[in-house]
Order: sequence, then C-alpha cells, then structure tokens
Amino acid sequence: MPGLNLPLHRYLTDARLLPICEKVLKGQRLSFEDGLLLYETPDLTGLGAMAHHVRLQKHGLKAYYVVSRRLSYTNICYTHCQFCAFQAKPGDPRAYVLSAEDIVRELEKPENLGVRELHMVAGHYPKLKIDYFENLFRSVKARFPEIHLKVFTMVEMDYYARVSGISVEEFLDRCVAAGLESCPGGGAEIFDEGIREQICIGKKEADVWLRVAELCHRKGIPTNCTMLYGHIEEPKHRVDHLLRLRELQDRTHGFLAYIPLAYQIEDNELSRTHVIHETTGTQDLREVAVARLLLDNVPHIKAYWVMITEGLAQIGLNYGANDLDGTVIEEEIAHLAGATTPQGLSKGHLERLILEAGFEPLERDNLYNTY
Ligand code: V47
Repeated sequence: MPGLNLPLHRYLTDARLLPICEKVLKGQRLSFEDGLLLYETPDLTGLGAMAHHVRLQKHGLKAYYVVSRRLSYTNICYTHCQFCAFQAKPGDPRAYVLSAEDIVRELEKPENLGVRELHMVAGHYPKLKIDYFENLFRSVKARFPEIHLKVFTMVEMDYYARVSGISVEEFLDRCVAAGLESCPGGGAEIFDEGIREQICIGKKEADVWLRVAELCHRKGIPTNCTMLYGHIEEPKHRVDHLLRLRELQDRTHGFLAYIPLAYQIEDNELSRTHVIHETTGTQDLREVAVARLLLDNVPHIKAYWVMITEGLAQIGLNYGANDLDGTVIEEEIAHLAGATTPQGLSKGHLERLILEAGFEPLERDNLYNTY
C-alpha cells in the first residue's frame, strides 16, 4: 500500500471473504450477514485491502484534515450517559457555562488564528434556551464570519428545542438564521434499544437521533454520524447501527462523514460497573474498514486520531479512511475519559503524518472544499 498492485482477491487469506470481494469489485451493496462476517474474520489484511480498494476508487490518495477548535459551552448535563466523563451536575465544582462573550474572547486568542471550524457539543442544561444560542451564533459570526459553525448533536438539538418550548424545526430554523451551518455526528452511541438502555439511561431513543438528522438534511444542513464502539455492544449491534445510518443516507444524502468513536474507559460509570478493556489496534482498524465497506453511500470516513492515537489513524488511511479529522484544539470529551493523545496537533504535524503514510494532505473546510 498505498496503491494496490495485485488483484484484490490475492490479498485475502480467509476464503469466506471471496463472495464479499466479488461484491466489492462489482460495486454491489453488502448485506447484514456480510457485515457480521467482516467483524468475525481474522483476516484483517484482506478486510483492509477491500476497504482500501473502495477508498482509492472514491478518493485516490487524498487525505483531508481541518483546522478545528473544540469548545463546549457547558458541561452541566441532566442526562445520564454512563460512558461520559465530561458531564457535571449543578453544584459540582467543575460545572461551568460559557457566555457568548467568553467564547468570542477564547476565539480571539492567538492560538486560534486560522481556525476554520468551531465544533461545539455540550451537556443538556435546561437553563439554556433558544435565545442563548441565537445570541451565541450571532456574536461568533459577527466577529469571525469565516469560521464555520458546526454545533449540536441530534439529541442536544431535540433537548434544547424542548426546553425552549418550540418544535425542533423552529429551533433549527432560528439557529440557522443566526449562523449554524452544520452539525457534528456525536450522540448516536449505539442505536440498539437494549444496549442504549444500559449505557445512556434517559437519553432519547435512536429514532429521535435519526429523525432530527433527517430534518437537518431536508433543511440542507449537513451532519456527520458516529458510533460508539468497544463497550458492551456486540458485532450484530454495530452492523445494525451502520445499516440504519446507511438507510437514512439513501433517503437524504445529508451525512458528510462517519466517525467510529473508540470507547475511552477512564473516569466513567460504565467502565466502573462492567469489565471492559480498552479497544485494541486491530479493533480500531477493523471499525474503519467495516465502515468504509458497509457505508457505501457516506463519502468520508474519519480515522479519529484523538481516540485511536496518531500512529493508528495514520495506518487507518490504508484501511478505508480518507480524513484524519483535524487539529482538534483542546478536545475535552475523550481526554477526560482517559485519551492519552495530545490535546491538539499542529497543521504541520498532521501533514507529516499523512505524507509519511504515502498520501496527499489536503486542508479542507467543513464541506470538503480544499485550500
Ligand atoms: O457525543 C462520550 C462520545 C462524542 C465517550 O462530527 C465518547 O466531525 C468515547 O461526536 N469514549 C463526541 N466516546 C465526539 C464526537 C465527534 C468526534 C470527532 C468528530 C466528530 C464530527 C464528532 O463522543 C459524544 C459521545 O458520543 N463519547 N464519552 C467516551 N468515554
């Protein structure tokens, strides 16, 4: 790699993958059972080669990144996700809420020069209503019109619409009028209702996530999508999750990118109450490759270095990923849960990772326009 010089089937050591290989070569859609086999096979190299084949067809050797600032306007959260180390309850000394002025002041700092994307997700705090968000978005856009506003998980949007006493549609329309341009993919966790009940009690059901995503897409607001893996879910739940995303994407074409999120095990209730091990390198690469093969209609697959390490994300470019996400300045959610990666990478470092892996680095904006 990075190119594939042999016929694709020559990379396979598990003969059970041959029918899948045929489908991949013909551009045919993979089934639920195919997905299960992709999780079961010990042939990671064969799986990776098939994913790489699709990646090369769609993106050649291009590998994207974005200069991105992460910010959470509050960590106060009334929802109880057992996997989350970021949430704080009111009264907790860690609890905070940022005003629009705080956020603008933060963005004015020299280290944020050149930021193209402001990626904000936060807790569910009922004191924040639509007027807070309208003011926040208008203030940021007035000072930094060039920064793309990528805000709210789908469940967050549903929550803040409800506490504002308006429909999600009205909430979205008003946020878009104030400057919202796209949404991140978080909060999807695992769609399977049984698992969801065990890992995020009280969080809105999968259908809400999917319905709000559909609404965003119909309004022309692109969103990303994610899956939280490596906790108590099984392969059948992951395949189900990916196929539910694929089914929505067939109807709306609104997902820009998919990001597999490796569960970070520290300082959260889920890992305290269950025996869960950190995800391993092969597991992380498999998630990238399976996504590239099953999500045949989602253009971009990210290898999120923050959660799987820089080195593995680099290798992920050979397993179907075409995007390393970005500089991710001051990420908190993964780091509070134990991620040991740096809290941000420079553009130069990201470019070096991409070049050394044999790919072409491209700085992008949120809509994958390049500079
Ligand atoms: O919504 C929370 C998840 C998400 C943990 O759209 C955890 O471009 C792992 O959504 N271990 C935030 N994951 C991250 C996210 C994201 C990341 C990169 C790119 C994009 C994008 C979106 O992380 C949360 C939740 O689903 N999460 N706790 C944890 N312990």
